[in-house]
Amino acid sequence: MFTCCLPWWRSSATCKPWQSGRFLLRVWERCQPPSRKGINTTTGLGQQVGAQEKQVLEDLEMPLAKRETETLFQEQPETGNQYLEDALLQSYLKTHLPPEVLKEVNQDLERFGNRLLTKIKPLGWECELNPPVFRQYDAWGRRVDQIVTCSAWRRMKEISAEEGLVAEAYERRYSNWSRLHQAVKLYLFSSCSGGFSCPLAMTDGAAKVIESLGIPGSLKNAFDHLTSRDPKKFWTSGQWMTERRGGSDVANGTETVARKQPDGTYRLYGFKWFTSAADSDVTLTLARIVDAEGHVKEGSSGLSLFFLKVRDEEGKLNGIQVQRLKDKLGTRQMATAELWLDGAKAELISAEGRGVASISNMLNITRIHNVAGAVASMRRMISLSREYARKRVAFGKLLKDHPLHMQTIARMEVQTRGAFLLLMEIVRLLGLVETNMASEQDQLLLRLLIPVAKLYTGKQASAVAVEAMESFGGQGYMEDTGLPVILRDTLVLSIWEGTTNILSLDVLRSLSKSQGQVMAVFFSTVQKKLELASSTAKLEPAVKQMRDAISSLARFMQAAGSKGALTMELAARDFSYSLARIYAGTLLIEHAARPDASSTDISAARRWCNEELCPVATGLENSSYEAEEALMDSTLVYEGSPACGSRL
Ligand code: UCC
Repeated sequence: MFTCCLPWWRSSATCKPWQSGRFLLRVWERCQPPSRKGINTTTGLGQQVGAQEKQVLEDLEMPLAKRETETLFQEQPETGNQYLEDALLQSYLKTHLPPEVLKEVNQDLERFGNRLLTKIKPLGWECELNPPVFRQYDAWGRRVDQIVTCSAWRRMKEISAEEGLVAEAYERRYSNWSRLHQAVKLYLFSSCSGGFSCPLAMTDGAAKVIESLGIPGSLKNAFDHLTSRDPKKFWTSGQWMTERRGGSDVANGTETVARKQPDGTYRLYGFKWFTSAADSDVTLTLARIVDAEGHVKEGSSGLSLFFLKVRDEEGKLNGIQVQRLKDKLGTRQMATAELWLDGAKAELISAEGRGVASISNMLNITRIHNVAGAVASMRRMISLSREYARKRVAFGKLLKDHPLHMQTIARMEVQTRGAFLLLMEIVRLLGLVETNMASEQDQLLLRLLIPVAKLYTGKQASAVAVEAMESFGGQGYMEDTGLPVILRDTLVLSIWEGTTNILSLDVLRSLSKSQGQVMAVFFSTVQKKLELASSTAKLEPAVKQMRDAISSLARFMQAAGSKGALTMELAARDFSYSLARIYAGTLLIEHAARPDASSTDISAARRWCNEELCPVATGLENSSYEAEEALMDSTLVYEGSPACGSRL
């Protein structure tokens, strides 16, 4: 009895008794977890991989044994310490962190990488296998509304506290670099977390809102719990924003009302349609305050922000009923519920009518977490894909020796690098803002880049996940390889925390709110970064392409200025993509211009810049943003449908 070629999350199983002798021994050796074979660190990896490849090819030459059951018999792709295997991450930290910070952060990340590999990843898979269940009544008919989570999920909460996955950002022991340290840990944690990244995002967002309110006395205790490293003390928070009439249009879709109580607290009444990680301890939510005449104010200015505990001291739900759990495509490890608020006791924490503006502090944090999740997903898929290419033989050679296959993975790698640098740039800026070291320009840039990065990386991650899945051939489509889980969990990233179009409109909101200043900062920042890189000869073509793209973007801005709001709305998505492609490309160039840059850094920058950098300029040339085109969009969509008559 021995462990054999199982999907990589399974720890043990029995193999059929047909294997014997040398073959059996070799198979057994090959199937040991990487830690036993010592290939989970970067030391000596080259030689070990070489020997491994030789072994695979030798095995293939063996005659097919007669077996009771025919099997595919393919060694599972496996990866090691994610931190040690991430060359770009390490070079980024080395370039940007002060030496004394780098030393400590490096140690922490290497240790964390090992913990992820050996302890956390198996727990993540347990969360997938044991999704939460809803128990509405107890055996005696009493309504209990319990969301029952598995022990691995609860352990994730403890680990999150121990690792300071929220706390790190608020303790600021590394000053402005604390945010970046936290973000890197979240990035590494994400693809092993069994969905626990979701409550962490909202917990971080809630802590941020409370901090931005100056940590009022009434919320001090909550803040301490949300940012605690003590597993017994650590709380997670929800973010209950979505109601039946408004997922995107929160301002008009929110029907929940808040009735003031004599003691100054409020009671909330309403129905929340999506509440992610509904097993959280506390939450932030929006509601309309009922005035003395029993009226509420409609629209955005009628919304206020509330804090509430999900359960009271005795563990009973705080005027909340769980209607049901959602049956989702992915993120099944995490309980998303429909909740009735039937007199939930809550504290008003924003100025009346300033609910959306206040919760936007939370949105901006959760959107950054979304970016981290997107980059993590891409990195995970590529790691598995490249490992598989070292082991799978087709047409007489390993996949890694097929140039077209390598080109496909390399293209994904370039995408992932650009996304990674965008993530780092945002958290670098956030770190400056949070330690009062940011200039006004930094703040404006951060406001612009958060929606840009969220919308762009969400889409990239979906595309990379689909492409990477294909690189496994039919195996990628098999449920028990675990790959479809990653795909499903990735697809949500372009939806939650604002869809691509809503985020594109948020990009426009940042323009109008700053009266265009965000764009001035955008242009000056990319120009400055390019200036510094322009002396690197190998980057010349990339710098030129980028400068051309910037000129095209500037021309678009000028042309759009003389057109109506419709043009800007129709261009919003292409415009946001252009900002993402230009900014990420500039970061790749900047990274490749370091004195110790590698040839892959340079190649990645050049390849990124060979792709279309400014799609909005093309759209403008094609008159895609004119009123007639908008009319044609509707005609194209509705032609032949019953809606046609009423629509046109
Ligand atoms: O999906 C959800 C939870 C999922 C779990 C999360 C896990 C993620 C991490 C994963 C890790 C792997 S919760 C639902 C998420 N829902 C949304 O994201 C809502 C999408 N809709 C929008 O974003 C809309 O654009 C709204 C709701 C913000 C639009 O609201 P309004 O009220 O119509 O917009 P206004 O009137 O333009 O904005 C009101 C105020 C303005 O400030 P003032 O009044 O001072 O001018 C805006 O500038 O709010 C300000 N504001 C912002 N400020 C609006 N958005 C922002 C922003 N992003 N940053 C700063």
